[in-house]
Amino acid sequence: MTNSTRNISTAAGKRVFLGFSLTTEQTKQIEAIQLQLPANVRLVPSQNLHMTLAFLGYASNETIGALINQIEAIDKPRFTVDLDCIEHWKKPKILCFKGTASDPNLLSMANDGQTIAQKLKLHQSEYHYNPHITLSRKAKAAVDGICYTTLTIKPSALHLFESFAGKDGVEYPILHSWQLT
Ligand code: 2AM
Repeated sequence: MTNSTRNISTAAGKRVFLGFSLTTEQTKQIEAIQLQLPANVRLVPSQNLHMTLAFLGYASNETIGALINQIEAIDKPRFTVDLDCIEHWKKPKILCFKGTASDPNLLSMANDGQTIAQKLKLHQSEYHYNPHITLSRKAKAAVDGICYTTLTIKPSALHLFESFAGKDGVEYPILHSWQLT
């Protein structure tokens, strides 16, 4: 585990990421998929379901202030993405519901997120942006035969989330939100 991925939340800073919340309907659709997953995986609780735009790792409170100003200044256009494929990712050991970032509005926000991360010396992704919702963690293998339909994500807001280790597990409180235009 590197510094940027260590689970720390102190008075001096927080572990943060940019992402999108789901609607109640979308959450229900994900829950219906989760019900079909094998018992040996750890389901992401409904209140934690989200689609990450950029994981930024640990940031000091000063950097979080600068981050909010930088996000304020970029274009945050509305976009659409279809999640249509359930995949197992070996390295993070997750099962996720994944789509392709073909909407230029989503791609430009993902790229701007990485540029800002670089400027502020925050965690940057080593991969191209892959829109997905993590369904479960501790998943050792792929799953077959899941019944689902395409989920269209069209958020109206971008959020800056904290990833906080609460006493009953990880929590993702929203620190700041921006309307997509
Ligand atoms: P996810 O987007 O695949 O679900 C908060 O930790 C969120 O940021 C998680 O949902 C997590 O995975 C995402 N994330 C992306 N890269 C990460 C990393 N290197 N370490 C921890 N979380 C990361």
